[in-house]
Amino acid sequence: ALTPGTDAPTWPAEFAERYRRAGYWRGETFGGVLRERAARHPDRIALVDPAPERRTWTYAELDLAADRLAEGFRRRGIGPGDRVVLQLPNVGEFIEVVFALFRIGALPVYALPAHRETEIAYFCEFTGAVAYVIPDRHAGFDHRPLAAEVKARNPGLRHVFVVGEPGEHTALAEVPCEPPADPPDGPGPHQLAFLQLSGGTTGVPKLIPRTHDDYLYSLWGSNEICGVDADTRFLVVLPAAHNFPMSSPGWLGVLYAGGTTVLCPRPDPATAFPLIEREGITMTGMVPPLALVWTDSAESTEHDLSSLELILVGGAKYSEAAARRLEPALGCRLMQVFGMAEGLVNYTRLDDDHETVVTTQGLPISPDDEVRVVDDAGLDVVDGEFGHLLTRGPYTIRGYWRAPEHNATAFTEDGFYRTGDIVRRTATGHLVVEGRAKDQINRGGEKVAPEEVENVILAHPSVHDVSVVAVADEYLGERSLAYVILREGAEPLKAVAVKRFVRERGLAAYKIPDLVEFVDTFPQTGIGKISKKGLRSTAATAEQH
Ligand code: J2J
Repeated sequence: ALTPGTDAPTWPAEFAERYRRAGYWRGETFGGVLRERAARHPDRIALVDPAPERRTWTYAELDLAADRLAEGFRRRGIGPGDRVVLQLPNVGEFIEVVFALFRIGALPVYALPAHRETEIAYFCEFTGAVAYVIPDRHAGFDHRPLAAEVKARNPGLRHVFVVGEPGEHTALAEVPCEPPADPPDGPGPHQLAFLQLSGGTTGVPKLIPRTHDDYLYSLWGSNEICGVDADTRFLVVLPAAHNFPMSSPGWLGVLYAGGTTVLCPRPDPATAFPLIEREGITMTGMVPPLALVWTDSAESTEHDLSSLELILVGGAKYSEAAARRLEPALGCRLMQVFGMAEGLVNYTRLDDDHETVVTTQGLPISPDDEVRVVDDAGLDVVDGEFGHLLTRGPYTIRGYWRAPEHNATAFTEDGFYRTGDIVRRTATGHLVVEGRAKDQINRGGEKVAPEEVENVILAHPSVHDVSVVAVADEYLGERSLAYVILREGAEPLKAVAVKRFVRERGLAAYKIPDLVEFVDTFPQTGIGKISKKGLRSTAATAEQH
């Protein structure tokens, strides 16, 4: 059953009670935490946005910026519970907007900079968003015409706020105004703070409802494990909207600890290494392909990276060979992290021996993270054996937002989340990720749901059927391959035409199939995928009866 006011199942009362009593849920809120830190150390630097010219925010300045922006949003009619689709790259305004929305009790919906019309239109419609926040241009793309189109088709979307030149929309810079004498912190700790995107296995991405209480626990729990404190200088190299750089321990964890977050505009060493040197960066996190690039570049860099103490690597499987090279090349510690936006996050520990750090994906944050490794029949396997990872705990959701049908299969009856990951548990309790049972492609940490891409390709008039699968890739770990069966008598297609079709339909670039092959029948694939078209016609027949 849906819990009123949250549109999603939440923790049963006895669990909530237990998590509060154990001290995991501290009854804090994001709005309140920033207020408290700003009072305690107003002049400390919270945030640095180094490009194009260096801007900094002290804790007091960030606090005031959030209040001023919150008041401006409020005057434009944005209120508690309203959804706001937020699509910004790594710029200071991202952090300001997030805290402003927290203070109102409005829910940010975290879109990625790479998302395009199909995804954005869906987020706006499905969430009933009242506002959409964009950059003017980013990475060669003008977001304003896209916003105009989405808004024209969606009368509920009342505002488009633009960082930079607004065009026909509203400049975000015009929104802030004088806050009331006693500005509110926002809603209660048990309420929703935001909607995060799932990696997805279905035709459209699922939304993940996270509360202040549960997400804050994952932050301070991560801080303790990673050694984050007020002296931490954290570089956000992945897009700030991803769950990993946001919370493991991420820019939110660092702000919680009173440290400094530095936003990296691009993840390449040519951009990041000079910043590490100039800003005295101590910690960062990244996906395995990027860690490889950094490792290679560090071996010959002229930049002084000696301030680096810890690099977290996760989001996809990090090969042992690559993991062994990181510490000597970068001159800092490695920590592997295996997490998911739905909740559960595992880290290797600072006092783990080197072998454990390079061969496992770590231990859960919390003593109350319940982890089960089960066979196909749902029975627990013994340690050392492979199985499906199921989990429940103080920061793992009990259901997706407005998705009761999907929840019925994505969660067990007693509330365990079926992660879709195949893992093995070692004698020390460390998890090793061995594979995946879910229909998803992990493209170097970026998750692609084959069904979403298949549905787009199926709309092509020459296409009879399509199956998108993962193929091994030396650099990314996995790439996507679309097997396409053409309609009888259809004009022959080129691979590039299929890719262009997906791009023109407005899907994020990382979802465009890397490879396209034309076939007469689908080859048998490892995970036994079945034709989407076949599935659809079965479903249609079932509906008729
Ligand atoms: C293998 N697979 C991994 C790893 C995630 C921290 C870190 C990562 C994410 C994340 C996150 C993996 N080895 N080290 O949210 O807070 C795959 C698994 C998992 C899925 C989750 C965080 N680390 N994975 O990657 O929601 O398949 O979160 O279920 O994007 O990524 O993806 P996502």
